[in-house]
Amino acid sequence: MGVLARYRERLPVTEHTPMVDLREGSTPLVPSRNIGPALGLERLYFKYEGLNPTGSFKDRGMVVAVAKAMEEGARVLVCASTGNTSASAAAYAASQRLRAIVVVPDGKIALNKLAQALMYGAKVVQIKGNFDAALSTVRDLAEHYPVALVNSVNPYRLEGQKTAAFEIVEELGEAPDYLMLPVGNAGNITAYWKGFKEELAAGHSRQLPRMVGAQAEGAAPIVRGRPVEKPKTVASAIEIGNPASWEGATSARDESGGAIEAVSDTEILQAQIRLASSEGLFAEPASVAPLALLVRLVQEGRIQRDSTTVIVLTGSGLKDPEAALANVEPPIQLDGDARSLAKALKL
Ligand code: AN7
Repeated sequence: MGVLARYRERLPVTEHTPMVDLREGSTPLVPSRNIGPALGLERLYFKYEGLNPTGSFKDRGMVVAVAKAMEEGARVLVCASTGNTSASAAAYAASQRLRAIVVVPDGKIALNKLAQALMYGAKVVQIKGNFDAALSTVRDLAEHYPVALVNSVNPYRLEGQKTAAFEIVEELGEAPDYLMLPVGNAGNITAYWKGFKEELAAGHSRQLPRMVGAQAEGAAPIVRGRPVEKPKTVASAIEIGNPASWEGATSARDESGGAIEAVSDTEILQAQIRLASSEGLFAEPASVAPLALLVRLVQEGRIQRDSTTVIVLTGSGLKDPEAALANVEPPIQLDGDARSLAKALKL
């Protein structure tokens, strides 16, 4: 069952809303086997959003945005994207036989995200400049032409994305003490905060989590308190200099008593390998920024050992093989038999 069916009562679903569905959501909350214990944390979980149909959390919100756009009569979807939104928009458009136009910053999105958008049949436009320029272009387009904008400035996206908070509360029996996630355009932190507040109001949880966001040092406008003109990071998904939901992110941080901090590209890539090689979970660079931040918070004694922490792994590691492959030993080359294989492996 997809997000619209599972959470129909808590989403803006009417009798006229088409039940768009790629079986998104309902992703696993995986308990840490090794990193949590190594850090001395009793309860650390990973919300593995890479298992959504297009490999990222974007599907939760996209399904709602697309359904509402169709309900309102739209036939053409448009978005700007650092990659994952474009893949998601393209997939839902394909399933509903709509047109999708995705505008991406030239040369700045991960290869497999581009492959997805093209395979799902979207019209892909690469523009010079960064994500922020692409977003302002499509906002302008949507104001003047009959196309539905499905970026997270579309409130239906955030409605769908809040359902991840519902799932976490349902599984844990209450909200965690800390919810950690990467912050790019800042829609997701805004959506989770809304979701947790709704869970509190519904009596499903007695507490709210502290919301802890991670940005990359080279793209940390919210941490610095001003837009970054030329954002730069290995975590291309969050290479964003002027987040659309800035206000939502700072409200989530301040109301929850949380934090938004920056981590370096080196810390991000170290965290990516650590997660993959010690937990068996492969997440893209943006997704492991909060893990890098957690390591630092533990070192600084800012997280209690007996607290419950959930890290949202927003996208699959399969999205961006190039970023990952640059940091591991290449395969052993061998032309020989078992004996020479054993020798090469020092068995
Ligand atoms: C894996 O696809 O902005 O703070 O255009 O792909 O809600 O923007 C992606 C963002 C985190 C940041 N992790 O979420 C896009 C896009 C992954 C992402 C984020 C993104 P927001």
